[in-house]
Amino acid sequence: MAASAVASVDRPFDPGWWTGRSDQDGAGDTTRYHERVSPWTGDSRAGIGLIGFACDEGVRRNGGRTGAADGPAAFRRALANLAVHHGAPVYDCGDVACAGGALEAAQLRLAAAVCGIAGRTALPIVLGGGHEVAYGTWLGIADARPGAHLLIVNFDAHFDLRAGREATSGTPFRQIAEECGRRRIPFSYVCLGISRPSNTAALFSRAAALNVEFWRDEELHRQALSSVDDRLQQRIAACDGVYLTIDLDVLPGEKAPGVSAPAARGVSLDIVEHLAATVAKSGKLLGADIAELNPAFDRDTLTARVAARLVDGIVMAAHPPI
Ligand SMILES: [Mn+2]
Repeated sequence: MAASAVASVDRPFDPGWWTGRSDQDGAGDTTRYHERVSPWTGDSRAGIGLIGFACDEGVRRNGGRTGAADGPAAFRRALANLAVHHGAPVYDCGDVACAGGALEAAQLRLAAAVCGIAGRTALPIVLGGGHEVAYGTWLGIADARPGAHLLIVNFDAHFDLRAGREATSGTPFRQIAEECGRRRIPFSYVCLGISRPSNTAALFSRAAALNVEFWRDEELHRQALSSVDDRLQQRIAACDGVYLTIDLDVLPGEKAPGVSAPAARGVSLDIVEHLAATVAKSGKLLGADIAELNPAFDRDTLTARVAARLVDGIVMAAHPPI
């Protein structure tokens, strides 16, 4: 690997990750992602920088169903064959992995990788991994933009504001709130898709104490979409940059079965796509991740396909077709 690649990854780019069908019989643009993706180098500038976070130690510590460490590989397989309808370069920076349960160290390596990409004006998109990915992604963005007022937009059935001695997949936004305090920057957290029965009253109280703005899953229906969209745009206008994170367990369990905690209700994919695009096309998106893809519990690679479609939609909104 070239010395200019991202130093903090544990598995460098492997061309074997990006294989798929190639259409050589027709005229016109037949590009698919596996033909667009190239390794990140020190010369890479604008574009999309994919990083895998092959880790489910946070899920294990949280008592969930492990398997999300294999999420990045499943995600790449699903994205590889999707047709490309934008002109943005797409780079693969490799994987950060979590060996021997050393989650905190893996989060710091992820942060270094994200910071390196965001600092080159590229858009880092991290492929989880459990939702413990969020602390690493946010840290990398915050390090790339010292002092900036960052808005967190999280699509999730859970607040992930749990207290506790150690980091898990249920603690990242509480950890971020504490780090914002240490850095003397605002903690601005919007959460879309909260399932009331899946979060204790204590967690709702913590969310209120931290001024978290949230919509419950049952509030995110089509009739409410334009007012939620307006409010989201107001929040985006009031910050310097946005970190977008999507926990796939925000979707209905039948749409995203390959997660640690499938949702009994969930928010429909069209609502999530619409609001995620609002964030991506704002011009303020600094980084994103997609969490909890667990191929061990997936059906017909459906969850991986949904994850790939969501990321393609974010890329399309951030980089309109040229
Ligand atoms: Mn989550």
